[in-house]
Amino acid sequence: MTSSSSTHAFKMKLKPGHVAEYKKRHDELWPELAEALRGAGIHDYSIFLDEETLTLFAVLKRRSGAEFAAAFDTLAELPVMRRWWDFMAPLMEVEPNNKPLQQALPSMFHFE
Ligand code: RM4
Repeated sequence: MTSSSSTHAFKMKLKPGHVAEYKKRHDELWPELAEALRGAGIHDYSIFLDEETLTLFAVLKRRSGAEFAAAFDTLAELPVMRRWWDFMAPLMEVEPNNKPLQQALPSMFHFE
């Protein structure tokens, strides 16, 4: 069993007036969504908020084994992921299919 992981950072954006609700919904993350994230190899996932711009800064670590690669690639197609995105869409800037607008953030530094 491999223990190597890769780190991915990206940003999303909140709509104004939803900070508390966004936090609350993540504090109460659906167990079945947590299970889907874990099944896709995600084992460390944080989202931070820039309160000035409502930019959400997400950083996640995912296990890099082949057994997780396919699950990660199809995460966006899982019914639970789609339900979550529909649930979150009123709070976030989203694509027409309710997937959050995401912009990948390249790594510029890593210190360990
Ligand atoms: C976010 C957004 C992301 C999801 C996290 C758990 O608000 O929906 O796509 O990965 O929640």
